Amino acid sequence: MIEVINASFLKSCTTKDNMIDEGMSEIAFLGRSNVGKSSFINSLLNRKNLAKSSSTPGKTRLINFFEITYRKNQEKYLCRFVDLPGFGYAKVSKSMQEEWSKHLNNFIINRASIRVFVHLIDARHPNQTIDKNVKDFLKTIKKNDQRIIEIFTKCDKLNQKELFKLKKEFQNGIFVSNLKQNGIKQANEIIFNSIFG
Ligand SMILES: Nc1nc2c(ncn2[C@@H]2O[C@H](COP(=O)(O)OP(=O)(O)OP(=O)(O)O)[C@@H](O)[C@H]2O)c(=O)[nH]1
Ligand SMILES: [Mg+2]
Repeated sequence: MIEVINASFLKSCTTKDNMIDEGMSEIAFLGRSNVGKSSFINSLLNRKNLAKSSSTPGKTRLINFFEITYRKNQEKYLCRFVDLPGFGYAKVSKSMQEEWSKHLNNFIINRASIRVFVHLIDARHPNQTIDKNVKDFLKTIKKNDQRIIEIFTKCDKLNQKELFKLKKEFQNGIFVSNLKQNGIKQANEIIFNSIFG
């Protein structure tokens, strides 16, 4: 069994300066603003609001690092979670958005310690252009030792039939609800195994 036995906030960074060292395997969470990145991190860590979530889009504006200790069969495994600012946040100016995405892209491309990209997609809107672009981008920049995992959030908002259809369309997806805590155990296992497995 895989457990999270410790989780703590490490540091917030802007993409330009004061970046934290690359000493440890990292899992980067990315997706549209408000898709549920911070909530999902809290679900995985079984914490209420360690990663600050909010109903107001654009809550996460810095790159936030967390240090995580997993335990499996008495052994401890250390890694970091990286909560990234959501993209497509409409309330900042176009030039600000471009500036952000440029820096974020550079961060994502250059950060060799990222071992897993967790791409979060709203289960209700699985085929948005912005997510397709992200998917293509990640595929292009992905190095051999990096993995991409697609997580569909807010599955509690779908009925049985809609969820069935979604699962059929995205057979490698993981389907979660942060509200009901569905799929969280499976997500933790897949994330853990893709680094330490
Ligand atoms: N129903 C439902 N609501 C969710 C779920 N996950 C997140 N939410 C809600 O969606 C809103 C946004 O969640 P956040 O976790 O802050 O989203 P985020 O992707 O971190 O947003 P930014 O930091 O702005 O990019 C909050 O009101 C959450 O309560 C889910 O699985 N189901
Ligand atoms: Mg957030």
